[in-house]
Amino acid sequence: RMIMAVFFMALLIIHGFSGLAETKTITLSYANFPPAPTFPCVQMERWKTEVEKRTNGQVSINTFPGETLLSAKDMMDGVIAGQADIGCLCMAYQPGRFIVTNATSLPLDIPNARIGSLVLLDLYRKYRPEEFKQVKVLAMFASAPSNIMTRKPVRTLEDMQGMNIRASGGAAELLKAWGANLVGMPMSDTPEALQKGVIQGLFSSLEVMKDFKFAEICSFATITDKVIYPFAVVMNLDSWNALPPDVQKVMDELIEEQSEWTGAYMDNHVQEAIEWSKQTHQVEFIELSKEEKARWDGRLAPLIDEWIKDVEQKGFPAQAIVNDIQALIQKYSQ
Ligand code: 3IO
Repeated sequence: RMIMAVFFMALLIIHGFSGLAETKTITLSYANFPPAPTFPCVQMERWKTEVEKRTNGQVSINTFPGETLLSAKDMMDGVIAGQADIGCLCMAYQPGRFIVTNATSLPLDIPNARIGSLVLLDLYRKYRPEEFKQVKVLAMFASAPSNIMTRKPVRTLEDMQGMNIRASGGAAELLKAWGANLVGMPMSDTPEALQKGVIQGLFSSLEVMKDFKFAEICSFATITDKVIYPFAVVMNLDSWNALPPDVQKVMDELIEEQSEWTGAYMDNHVQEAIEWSKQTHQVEFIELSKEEKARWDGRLAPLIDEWIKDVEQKGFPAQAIVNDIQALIQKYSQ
């Protein structure tokens, strides 16, 4: 009888496993624009791993870094059209499309990527801007505050005059105010432009010195610690609606966690990249003198009021958005 019991138990187990194998796995495509080693792709792989684990293999994610499925500027429309189920986009590449969330790129002194990510997500949740009605938002996060990386040293505003420097969105407005020749393009086009000498530098977070090996070309970084770039991870609405409720629950529960995880990863990785750039490529990190910094900040002073005037005219509660960002920075800086 004992033997029979063991036999039937074994049968039950085998049957159970084959039953599991029969449940269809859901396969989702996830498009991204920069190359695999960079932070938007590191967070993509982390999200993939967590979703596959937390759904017990019910969901399988195929990731496409480096514009292999959708390009940087096509990301939002590509996801809406269903060319990818999920896409990661930088909202600064379409400033007029994402007016509310791009307000996080005003010079409001967001101190780091973790706080920037939490502020951005809260701002999105409060305003629920129209442009996201056609997608499901799965995460929002920010890069670390931006710094100037250049071939030639930039120690004063005069050093930057006539220099072609790359940025996008809100960050681009700062470069213009400082008197650089602004060259606008996504990060994914920047390595080639630097290599060819079309640009002599860029304005972004410092981890790119390591992840894109920009430290091989840019021997100088001027520390400004100004303005983040905001990102969103969005999903096609039909793909989202087709998911079983338990899978949707897993993804919903990951939204805030993933956003904060990415910010914290970015902040740590920036520190690592600074050390690497010094050790491996002898990059000089230039600190502005107190007087020089006051001049740079003076040039930025009008930007917020100008933005409020412009965006209020477009029918947005611009002053309230700025107030909310400032209050959220305070909230998360406690
Ligand atoms: C960024 C974009 C792609 C890969 C790494 C990155 N680090 C910071 C950014 C911010 C950004 O979108 C940009 O264009 O500077």
